[in-house]
Amino acid sequence: MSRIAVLVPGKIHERVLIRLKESFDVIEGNPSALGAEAVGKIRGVAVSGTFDAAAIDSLPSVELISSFGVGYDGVDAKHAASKGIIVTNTPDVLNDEVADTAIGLLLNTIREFPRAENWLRAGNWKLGQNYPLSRFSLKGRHVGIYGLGRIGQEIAKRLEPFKVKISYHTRTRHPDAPYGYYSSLKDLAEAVDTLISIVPKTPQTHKTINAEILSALGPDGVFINVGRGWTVDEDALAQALKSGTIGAAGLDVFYDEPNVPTRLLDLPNAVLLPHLASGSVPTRNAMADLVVDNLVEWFGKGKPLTPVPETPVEA
Ligand code: A2R
Repeated sequence: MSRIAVLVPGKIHERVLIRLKESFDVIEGNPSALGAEAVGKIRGVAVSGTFDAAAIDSLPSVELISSFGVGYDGVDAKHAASKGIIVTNTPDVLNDEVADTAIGLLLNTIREFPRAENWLRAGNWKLGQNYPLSRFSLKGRHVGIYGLGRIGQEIAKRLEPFKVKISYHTRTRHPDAPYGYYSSLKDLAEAVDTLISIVPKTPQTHKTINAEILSALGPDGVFINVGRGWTVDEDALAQALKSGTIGAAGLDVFYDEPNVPTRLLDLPNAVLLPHLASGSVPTRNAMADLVVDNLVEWFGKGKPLTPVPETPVEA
């Protein structure tokens, strides 16, 4: 009996391919390069990155699109929903890794650890010559979390033992969360001196970290982004860092990855990471497994594990 055909349209974690091949007939590459018969057989997709409406429309028999990563902004989930096609993502399995990265990036930004290490490696540490004291400390800060979802809540839990004050902004208040709630991002930025962004890429979050919000954060302000670069007006951020409107920033994500603007690269008060928040071998393996398991569960039991909210599946 022939196996179900699953398309892998582009580069993806190797474990996804290895595991898919155990259960499915895997077709790699662009569907436009395949004949109509092969395209017509494709019932599942495993994708890391973009799968737009045109790509969805090119597959007449597709039932489920399994997307690698918790952010699935590259997949047109609304279009899929309109055609009865399910989209899945990989939530939860990366919460701890991303939250750990957020804390590491926060400390690196506030205490300048990467700069201090570069200073040491450059041979600057000599008797009587010490690295300058860091201007900022985490102690006594008021941290605002923009987005208190699965990852935001893990970041907040990790911040508690640091004895900082914690507040948040989301559209919907979390009545059980033991943190201060602000119904607007501006009010949160005014109240706190440290802002961590962990919201998804949506039309509503586009460049919401702008000159007004940075100005509200203030000259001792520290901004950390482990969500999406889409959320930040990078010109306004570079200007705010250069002029002292805010004190420092730690960024794991950028507007047009992998292109990091020179205006940010040139700044000594920015710590910049290459979008590695979930990037450990164990966590990426878990994400790869969830990509495959969604397909296995759908075609085996008719129920995917982690459908996105746009394409709910009844229990
Ligand atoms: O606003 P709510 O109540 O839907 O709360 C969500 C919040 N959020 C927003 N907050 C303020 N203004 C908005 N326009 C807005 N849109 C969304 O972001 C919720 O608290 C949080 C998202 O949480 P989750 O859906 O659980 O996502 P998770 O797993 O924490 O990942 C967040 C993002 C991913 O979408 C990737 O882009 C990135 O982190 O890795």
